[in-house]
Amino acid sequence: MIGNNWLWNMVNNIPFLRGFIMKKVYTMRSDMIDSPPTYENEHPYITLDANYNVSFYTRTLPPVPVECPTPMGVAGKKILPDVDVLVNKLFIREKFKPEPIGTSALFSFFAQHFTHQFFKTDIKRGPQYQWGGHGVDMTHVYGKNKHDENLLRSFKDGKLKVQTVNGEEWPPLSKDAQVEMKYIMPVPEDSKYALGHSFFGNLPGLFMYASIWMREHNRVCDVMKKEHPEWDDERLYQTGKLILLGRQQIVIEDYVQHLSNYNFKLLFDPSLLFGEPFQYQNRIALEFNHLYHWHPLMPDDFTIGGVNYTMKDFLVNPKLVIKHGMATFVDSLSKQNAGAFTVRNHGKYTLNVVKELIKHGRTLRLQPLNNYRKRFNLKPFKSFEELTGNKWLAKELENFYGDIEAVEFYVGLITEKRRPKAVFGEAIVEMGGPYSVKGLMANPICSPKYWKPSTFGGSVGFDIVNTATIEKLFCQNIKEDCPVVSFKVPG
Ligand code: MNH
Repeated sequence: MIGNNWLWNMVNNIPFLRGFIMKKVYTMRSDMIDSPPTYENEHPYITLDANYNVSFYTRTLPPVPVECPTPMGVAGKKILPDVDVLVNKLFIREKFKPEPIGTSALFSFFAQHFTHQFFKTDIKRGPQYQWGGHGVDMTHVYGKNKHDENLLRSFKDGKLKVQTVNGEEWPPLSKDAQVEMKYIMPVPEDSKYALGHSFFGNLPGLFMYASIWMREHNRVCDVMKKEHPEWDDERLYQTGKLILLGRQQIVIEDYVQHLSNYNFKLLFDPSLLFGEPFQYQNRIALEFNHLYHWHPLMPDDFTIGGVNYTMKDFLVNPKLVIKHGMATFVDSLSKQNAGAFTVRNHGKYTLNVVKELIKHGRTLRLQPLNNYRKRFNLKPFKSFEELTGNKWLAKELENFYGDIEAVEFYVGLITEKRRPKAVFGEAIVEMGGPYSVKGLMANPICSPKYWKPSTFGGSVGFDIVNTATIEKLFCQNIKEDCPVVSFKVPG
């Protein structure tokens, strides 16, 4: 935005103005999302399944009808480009491109960790199915169902099971809490940990976040026990979950602030919506999942406590976090540059993921990017050059698609020119914004009956929620001096 510093200073520092603008952000963004949901993946018209079949992702735009003349509707070629050729031309990383506004790898792992609680494709059933709860429900910390939750709980003072290694607390080994974990390659028994999400043993950055939220839960339980000595294990556990969800909502303020890089200082305050017409219900959309495939944000290697590791060393190796310790690990990720979200910047371990993604988009007949631009009140692009701002890329895309109206959703998102000063192009922000705001604010804890101190164990608990930052989350759970905790590489 413009360099009117005094204006932003005023807006950001006058609570009434800041609240007024934030309320507009909430209502304008969430009004873009149909609620109750309208479409699902199997019909190009409204069905009751769209609302009642919660194992489906919802769809913002219905699938392209099968009787259409081309796969993208009416425009473009009869046959879409070969996925391998497309990926070899537009996605493979040859030389690492760092994220231009200095985003850190701590941010990349936050994105992955946070969104895996609600992007859960049930791939055995098909790409239209999901196994999650359609929102910010903390299942990535506590487990996907009551059975798993019980395995992860210690049943003492509300706390989760832990083990102590090198004087720090970590999640238990799988043998001590037998929740099902899924690894992308074989792992030795003594490197298998029990975590809330089955994927999180695959990467140290995810294991780090899993461990910090586990410590935070147990810390919060100690505070609550002091406040309410009469509370039993169950009440401490349940209240801990609510407080952690609240804390995570507030930490998202830091995250979205970085991602949008707005001059306006964002605010998480559910009470701004009280009295407004607003549906406290949410459904995760297929398009939201697709646009959140941010694999280019992962670098190829990491320097942790001065030691260099390749992505290959990182994979299925959560022990690295324990070896270096929490403080060193978070400090190092904060100082490590993320990759740029752009063409030719997918590291080799994620190429298959993007190939599958494009194939799913075709199976489910996602409409072309320009239709989504219209749906989200953006001007459709008129030319490949207007989309990409790059002659070479425009030419390549033209060869692949023939017509700007036929560019596939994800391919369009990643080839779109980046907004000045921001991490992403316009379409990702203008689509991701509404989905995120709706998803966050539609959470039950934001509704008038929940959003009050008693839900969170009284004013002490409510304060823990309201004063959260990403830095505090780490530093309150690390015994040493506070390390660097930042979504932006310092300096
Ligand atoms: Mn990622 C799905 C690997 C980083 C967002 N990712 C997948 C899948 C694999 C995968 C494999 C396929 C589904 C599965 O097995 O659960 N991802 C990686 C690897 C890295 C990675 C190896 C790091 C290196 N992923 C990231 C980052 C983000 C991200 C960073 C940023 C938000 N990934 C996703 C999303 C999905 C996904 C979203 C879709 C999940 C789903 O639909 O179930």
